[in-house]
Amino acid sequence: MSFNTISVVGLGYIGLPTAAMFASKEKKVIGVDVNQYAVDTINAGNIHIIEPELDTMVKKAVDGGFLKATTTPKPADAFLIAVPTPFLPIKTKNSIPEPDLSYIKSAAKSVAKVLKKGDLVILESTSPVGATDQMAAWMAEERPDLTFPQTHGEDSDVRVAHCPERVLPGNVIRELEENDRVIGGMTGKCSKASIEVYKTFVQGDCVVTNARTAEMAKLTENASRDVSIAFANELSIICDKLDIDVWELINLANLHPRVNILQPGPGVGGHCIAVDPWFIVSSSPHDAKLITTARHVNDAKPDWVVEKIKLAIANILIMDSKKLVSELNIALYGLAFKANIDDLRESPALSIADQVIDMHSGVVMLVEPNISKLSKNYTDGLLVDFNIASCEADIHVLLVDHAEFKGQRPSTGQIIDTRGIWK
Ligand code: SAJ
Repeated sequence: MSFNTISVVGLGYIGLPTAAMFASKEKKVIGVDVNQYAVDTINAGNIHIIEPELDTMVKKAVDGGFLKATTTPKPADAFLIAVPTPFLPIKTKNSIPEPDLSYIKSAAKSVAKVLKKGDLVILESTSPVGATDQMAAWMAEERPDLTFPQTHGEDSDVRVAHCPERVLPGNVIRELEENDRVIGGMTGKCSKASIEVYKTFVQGDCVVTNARTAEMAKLTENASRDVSIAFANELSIICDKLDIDVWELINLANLHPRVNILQPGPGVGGHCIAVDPWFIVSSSPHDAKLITTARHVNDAKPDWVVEKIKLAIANILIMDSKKLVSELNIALYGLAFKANIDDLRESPALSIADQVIDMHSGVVMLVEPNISKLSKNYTDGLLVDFNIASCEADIHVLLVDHAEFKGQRPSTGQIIDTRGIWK
């Protein structure tokens, strides 16, 4: 079987770079997204997200006629589904977040309409264990005229696999090519077909397992990182009380050949590490004790930072009894969920900014070099340049270690550095 036409469903942070990679190898790529703006932008040779190198790749792919975007699936030989898997709305304060598979369902049902015998459908979205089987069941419901692996095994008309994406935002293009890939086919033939598709551009190894193990492998990778970051965040709180520089401490501990502690920060954000561990917890709530605790430790960190800001305000007022709270300017540096990107999803920095805007009666300044405009929920004028904030603020809170903030730091005022770059 040769896969000449590849359809990528979901043209976001993973789907669009993946589509561009296939197109760069001169495959015919049909990108599908429900967002008309994204589709129009891509068809004009532009991109609607920020990711290094992606703009030139997409332009080349579109100009060369290899990539075309559309809002409804068209026939292809292989379909890669890279749609979001968020949480369902949380019922009560203490309930465990449950995965929302509605985007996968709707992608699977719409792809099913154009499937033909011999096609391959790969789920790339990070998913709870069992989601690939569920996706195959939804497609089978839609297409009783075709056979699927859950009922016909190796003889099925359509092949189905889970091959989770594992790339790091900000470094996606290189990692798409170089990272090893976990290939979780529902049968051996499904895995074999998936390897053939990925070998178009993947230089890393394609390691075969079953779909459920592939699903769990991806969740495990992100939960492992979450637990490690929680350890660093917990250390930062302990060190703050003990008056120890946590970054120096971690550097020292990491000199040990078998210790590798990650970095503390204002919390864990993004659409992956702050979300995926809950998919393990929701499947095994009584057993996932450490994973649950890590999530709570990381989720509590933004509130701890806000308490530090309140303390800094109180200290200034104690030192200068004539000063009013409303006369204090607070600058927050960085809003994205991590360095050198524009992505605000689940951003702890943004949640801190929201709390500070709500509580503070004086001026709040936000500095975010990767964003030129905030959503309409924010009043105009909140976003300012680094130079204005660094001259005018009484309290400077470093939230994201963007390249622009390294090598320059405010020279006056109190500094709360959650990333250890302004020491
Ligand atoms: N963070 C820290 N300290 C650290 C490292 C990260 O506080 O030492 C914070 C970041 O600031 C950010 C959050 O954690 O708020 C997540 O950032 P990240 O760089 O660790 O990860 P993501 O979410 O950008 O990408 C992760 C990656 N997973 C792993 O490294 C195991 C990536 O490979 C996955 O493909 C991606 O999730 C995904 O899509 O699942």
